[in-house]
Amino acid sequence: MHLRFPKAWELPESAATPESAYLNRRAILKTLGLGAAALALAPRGLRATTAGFPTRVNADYRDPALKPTSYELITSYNNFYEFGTGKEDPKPNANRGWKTEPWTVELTGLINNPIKIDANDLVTKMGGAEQRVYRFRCVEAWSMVIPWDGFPLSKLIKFADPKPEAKFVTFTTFNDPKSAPGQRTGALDWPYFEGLRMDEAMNDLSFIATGIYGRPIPNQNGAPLRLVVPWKYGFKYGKSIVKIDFVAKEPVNTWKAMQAREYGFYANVNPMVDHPRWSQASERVIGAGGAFGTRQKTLMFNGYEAQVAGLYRGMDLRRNY
Ligand SMILES: Nc1nc2c(c(=O)[nH]1)N[C@H]1C(S)=C(S)[C@@H](COP(=O)(O)O)O[C@H]1N2
Ligand SMILES: [Mo]
Repeated sequence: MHLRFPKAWELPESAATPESAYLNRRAILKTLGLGAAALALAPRGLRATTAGFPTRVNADYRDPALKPTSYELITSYNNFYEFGTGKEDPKPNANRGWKTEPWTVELTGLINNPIKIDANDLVTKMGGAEQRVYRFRCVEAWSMVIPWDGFPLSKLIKFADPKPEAKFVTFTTFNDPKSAPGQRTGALDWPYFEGLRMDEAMNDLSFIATGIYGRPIPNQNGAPLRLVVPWKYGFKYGKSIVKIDFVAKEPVNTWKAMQAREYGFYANVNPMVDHPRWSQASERVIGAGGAFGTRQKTLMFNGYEAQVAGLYRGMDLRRNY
C-alpha cells in the first residue's frame, strides 16, 4: 500500500457532516416513516442489499465524542484494489455495471449448518440491521468515523453453528475479472481473502456491514456484505464477501501473503508498533482541518481496548502484528 497525498478536492472541510445534522435527519425519516423514501433517494446502482432498512440506532455504539465523516468522503475515498489502486478509482469503476444484487453468500467448512443464502434473506434471518458508529483506521495512517448498518458477526456464527474444531473464520471476497478491472492485473492475489480467530470473530464489536448512514452500502464500500472489525487496520475488512469458511488453522490473509514483513494476520491498531516504513503513533483524520486533515494520536486498539484487550492477554503484540 503506497502512501499518496490527497488532492485538495478530495478533502473539503465543508464535506464533514456534523453528527447532529445526520441524527436529526434520521429522526425525521423515522417519525415521518420515510425509510422507503430514503432508499429511493439512494443513487442508482447503490441498492445492494435492501433488507433491514431503515435500521435502528444501537445506542451502545453511538459515542457522542465521535464525529462521523461525511457520507461523501466515506463513499469516494476508498481502498478497493479490484477497482483500481487510487483512492478515487473505486467509486466510478465499481459502478460501471458490476451487479451486487442479487448476491449469494456461502457458509461452509467446520459447521453444522452449511448453506448458500441470498444476502437479503441472510439479513432477514439475522433479525434485520442496526446502526453503529465506529472509528475506522487504515494501516496507511489515516482515519474516519463511519456509521455502519448491519448485524453482529456473532449472530451469523451462531446460525452457522461451528463444530469444536473450528478455530478460525475466513472471508473470501468476490472474483469477477470481467467486472473488476483490478482483477485483470496482478496488483494482489485474487480473490481478496481475510480471516479472524474464532474468539475475535465472536467479539461483540465484529460486524457485517450492509449499509452506511442508513442506506444500502455502495458498491465501492463492499456491497452487499463486508466485514467490519474496528480495533483492526482496515485491510482486515474484506469487502463483497461470497464465502465464509470455518477452518482449523490460521489462514494466510491477502496482505500477509503479499508482504508478510509489513502486514500480519492480527493487524490490531497499535500506536506503539510502527509499520516498517512509517509511524503508527498518529493518524490523519480525513475530512477534518483542511486539505491534509488534522493529525490525532492513534489509540491502542483504535479506542476499543476495554472490549478487546482480553483477547490478546499474554501475547507479544510486536511479534503478532
Ligand atoms: N475485497 C477487498 N476488500 C478490501 C480491500 C480491497 O482492496 N479489496 N481493501 C481493504 C483496505 S486496505 C481498506 S483500508 C478498506 C477500505 O474500506 P473503504 O473503502 O470502505 O473505506 O477495505 C479493505 N477491504
Ligand atoms: Mo487500508
